[in-house]
Amino acid sequence: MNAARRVLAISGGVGGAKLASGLAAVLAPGELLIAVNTGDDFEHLGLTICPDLDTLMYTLSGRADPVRGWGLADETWHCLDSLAVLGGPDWFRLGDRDLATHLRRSELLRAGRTLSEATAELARALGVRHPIVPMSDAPVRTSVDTDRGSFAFQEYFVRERCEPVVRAVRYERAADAGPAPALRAWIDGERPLVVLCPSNPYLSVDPVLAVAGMRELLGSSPVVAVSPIVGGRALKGPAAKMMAELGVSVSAYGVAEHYRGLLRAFVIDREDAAQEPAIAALGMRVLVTDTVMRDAADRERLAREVLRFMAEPAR
Ligand code: FO1
Repeated sequence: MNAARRVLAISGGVGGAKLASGLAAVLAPGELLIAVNTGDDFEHLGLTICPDLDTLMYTLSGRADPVRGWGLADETWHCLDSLAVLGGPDWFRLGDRDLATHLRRSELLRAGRTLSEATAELARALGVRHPIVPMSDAPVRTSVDTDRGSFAFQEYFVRERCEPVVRAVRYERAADAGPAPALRAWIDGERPLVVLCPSNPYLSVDPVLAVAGMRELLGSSPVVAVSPIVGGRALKGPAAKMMAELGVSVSAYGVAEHYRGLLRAFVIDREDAAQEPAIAALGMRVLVTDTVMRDAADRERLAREVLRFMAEPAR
């Protein structure tokens, strides 16, 4: 891989953070920018919560809880327990250590910092070496229309446990938002390789693509995606259930079709190798490999394979 090559990783939370951390293991800080979905963000208990940004910060600094994937390792829940005693909302589990991040971020935002600036400061303090930016400094909020009504993202995802049947997903205020300045500058400088990490297409990647001007910005760059669907199942979260409810094929092919026109290449698991010809017929190169990341070695290996594949001349 050319040392001067620049990579833009686009990530949601837990699943995407795994590949992002693999890319961070093989690329220098000056070679990788990680742009993160903020459609999941919300105001809760007077604080600005940015779950996917935090998942990336915690994963890249080695502090993420290894079982949950979100939040911090060695967490305690005293504040949440006391909040419940007082009759406060405890459906969204904010740990004691994690609360410090939300307090500090909210303080920085109240003092007039942008979300990019606040994120850079938090990430630096946690020892994250690679730059992490929100998709936009303007608030974009994902909401989910279901058979039980419309929910803000975290209400649907956590409080309702993704149980309602999804009819549509909306990215509120995306049309008024623009890409974060560092993201724009990263792409404007030269055409970086864009890697869509294996995140939920509807809940994690589409909010990023919905930001006004984002698709045009990415348009001139080679884009590769890693399928978050393996063997008809989501590696994490409700992607498979949602795809079925939205009436699309619950398969790697279904994801490739969703991104048709944007992708130059698509990475699928060996388990889905039989779908390769159909995906190639959508007009993209296909890499078939082991995509399930169980440990740090898997993350790094997959990152290297994706970079190597995209550095090869198209056959
Ligand atoms: N996910 C849950 O399923 N339940 C929770 O109570 C929860 C709390 C939480 C607190 C902080 C944080 O940064 C993330 C948290 N998440 C929780 C994950 C969050 O819902 C993410 O948005 C999803 O994982 C989607 O990326």
